[in-house]
Amino acid sequence: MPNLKLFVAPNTCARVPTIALEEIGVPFETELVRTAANQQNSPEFLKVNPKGKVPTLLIDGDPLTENVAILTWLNTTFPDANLLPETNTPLDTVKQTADLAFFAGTVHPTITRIAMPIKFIEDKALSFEIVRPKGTEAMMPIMSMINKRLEDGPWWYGDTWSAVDGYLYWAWGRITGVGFPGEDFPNIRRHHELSNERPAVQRAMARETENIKVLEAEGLFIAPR
Ligand SMILES: N[C@@H](CCC(=O)N[C@@H](CS)C(=O)NCC(=O)O)C(=O)O
Repeated sequence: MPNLKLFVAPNTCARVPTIALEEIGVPFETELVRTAANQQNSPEFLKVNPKGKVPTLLIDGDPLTENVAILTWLNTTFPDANLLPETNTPLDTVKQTADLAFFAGTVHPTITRIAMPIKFIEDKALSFEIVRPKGTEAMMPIMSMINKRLEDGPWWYGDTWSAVDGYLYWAWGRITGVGFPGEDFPNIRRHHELSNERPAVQRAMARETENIKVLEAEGLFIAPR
């Protein structure tokens, strides 16, 4: 069994592999990265991940970055957990990579425009006035497509939960947490409610709550807004 340590920060996409690890049920440790103190760009952290990002998974001390890679590695290392449905052809396997890459490469950057508009324009007021609405507009067709996909079953792949659902869970929570209007997406709302019932999701969220408490005690928690 490899020794696993996941670098995380509350409300970030590190929630996705946290959920996956909880679904697997393997022992792992999380290490809090204090983004409000820019710890992700500290010399110590940059030695672990020169990109200065969470999640980063240390596997027996060896860092693996990028959600797509981390989830793929977890799926192949712990096949019994069925993080992704079994495939019969290399093409079907790569299509699953495409699903993960869609969340990492299309959904996530659009989330950033909505949830962290200040990253795109220095003026805070203008970032909320201009960047967030543009991000929201760009997110609408993306969420419409996802909502339609969920017509066939509660989860991305139909009847069976997968790591892609963990990605959607984070994405939806992150944008609705800062006011993205969810009314027109009933299937995604149902997906979120069902996800909240999963013990692994609850354990992942409990880990985040503990980390939020630590940050609050240090005056380093920035609530989403
Ligand atoms: N492509 C990376 C993106 C990772 C990423 O952007 N993480 C954000 C949190 S959601 C982060 O670490 N932000 C800190 C920063 O940009 O300073 C992945 O999919 O894992």
